[in-house]
Amino acid sequence: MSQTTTLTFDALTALICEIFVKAGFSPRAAGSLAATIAAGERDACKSHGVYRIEGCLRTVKAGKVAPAAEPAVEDEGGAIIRVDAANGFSGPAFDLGAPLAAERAKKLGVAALVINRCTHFSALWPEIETLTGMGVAALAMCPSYATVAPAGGAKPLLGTNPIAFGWPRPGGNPYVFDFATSVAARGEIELYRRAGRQLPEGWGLDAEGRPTTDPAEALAGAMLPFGGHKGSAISTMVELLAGAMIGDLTSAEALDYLGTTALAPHHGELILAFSPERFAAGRRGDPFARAEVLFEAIAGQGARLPSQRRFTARAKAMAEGIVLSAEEMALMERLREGGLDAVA
Ligand code: NDP
Ligand code: PYC
Repeated sequence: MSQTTTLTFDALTALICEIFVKAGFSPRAAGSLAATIAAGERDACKSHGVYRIEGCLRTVKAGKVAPAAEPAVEDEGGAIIRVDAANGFSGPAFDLGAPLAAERAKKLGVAALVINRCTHFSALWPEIETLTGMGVAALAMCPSYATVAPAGGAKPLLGTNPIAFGWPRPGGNPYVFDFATSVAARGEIELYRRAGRQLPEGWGLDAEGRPTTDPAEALAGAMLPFGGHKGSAISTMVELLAGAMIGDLTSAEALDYLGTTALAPHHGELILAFSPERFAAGRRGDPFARAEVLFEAIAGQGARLPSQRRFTARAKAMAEGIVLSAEEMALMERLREGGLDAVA
């Protein structure tokens, strides 16, 4: 087995932050992105962990994202709060808008945080957990770039379009699910390619539209939506709500803008925040207590709740540290040393 290095969460975050600052990111953007990537490693979500750093730098070098952009809030006091990411990464824009969305949801019952003109490369659960930590339920979604064929088709059109939901649980970890609307995230397929492993059946098509288990062929061809026509329709909904409706790019337009899938995608994001107390006011029962009954009934059948694997990995990593491979450490060292010169 190759040599590994164990870092604390804080040490890994600081190392990634240093790479970004040296590459010209603002301290705000560097801190936000580093925390998200380190959280991916901490929670054993490698498809959005350390390997994404290089893609972020590549996107900066290609001039497709502004690493020191300052996001700006447009808020008229209603249910819609917009943050213009100003062609920067989504993280700083989310950090700015999230407290406003949570506060507005508590006042009105529901609020929408719309992020425009951002590069979004990350998992959605860190955003969802920020909002559940503020006491609201949340639903987030965004396009990506056209890599997924609609059910019945064979050419990339939809994105891997993630959708995530969270519900706060008093005194414990929230209920959270977060998944691509493709069978698997593109990042997951990329990790299969790097490991020289074949994909499970049903994940992708080659460039001629034939089923393939070769990750390189699926990356060059088309990925498939989860659940056939059902995932295809949910993915289309994401294009509509978090693309067309918010006046931002669809996945097909994002691919046109980038011209490649080797860079992190540029588009918008829609995040809805709900106050369960406001919706349930004057009606039967406490929504949080009723949710606990449901969660216990699910677990009572031997099923696991989504994010349980992640929370278990998190507890272990916080107690014992985050284990990184020699290749991952070498990558970070190379990027810290060389900055933008180290990426193609
Ligand atoms: P997975 O299929 O690995 O997991 C999806 C969700 O299902 C997780 O919440 C997971 O919880 C849960 N889950 C998995 N297995 C079970 C089970 N047996 N019982 C109950 N729950 C289960 O995710 P994907 O590959 O689809 O997506 C991975 C990540 O990629 C997501 O975080 C997503 O946001 C991100 N992504 C980001 C994109 C972007 O454009 N920014 C595009 C596409 C994806 P657990 O984690 O605990 O296993
Ligand atoms: O893993 O599918 C993915 C992805 C696309 C953009 C960011 N992550």
